[in-house]
Amino acid sequence: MERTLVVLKPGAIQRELMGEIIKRFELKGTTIIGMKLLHATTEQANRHYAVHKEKSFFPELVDYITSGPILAMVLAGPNIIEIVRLMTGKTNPLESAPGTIRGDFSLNTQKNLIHASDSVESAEYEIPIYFMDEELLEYHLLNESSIY
Ligand code: FUP
Repeated sequence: MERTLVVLKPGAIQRELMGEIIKRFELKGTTIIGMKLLHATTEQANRHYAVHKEKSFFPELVDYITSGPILAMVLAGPNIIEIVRLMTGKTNPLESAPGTIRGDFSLNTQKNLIHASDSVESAEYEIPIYFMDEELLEYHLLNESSIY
């Protein structure tokens, strides 16, 4: 089953949006196979956003992601990467549609509450930054056959 990394950023924890966002993923039928509340290290943040390291906003991004606790999750399901990106909404607040997490709760490009892997390659790169293999569970939801 396809897997994706989701990170609820410090703003989501401070605004007490964890439950609201997790609920959306549960209602959608995704399977949460890993979950961890942590304070990301600078090393983790640098690895996570390595693709942006030449960008002007990189230092601010690393400062933000390490500014407080985050919730890292691994979700599984069919086409989960694309599905979660759709639920997350666009990076630009002027483009993130109502009904998406960013569209409903965020007004700012950087304080956009949530990260979600954008491809299979990104997910394979990002998941080990936050989880060891043995921290990811293999199980099936009892109602899976009603969902897909
Ligand atoms: P996304 O995949 O939607 O999270 O967006 P990107 O990979 O393009 O950007 C990663 C993070 O960099 C975003 F969550 C917010 C931050 N960012 C900025 O702060 N300024 C920018 O102009 C673009 C991105």
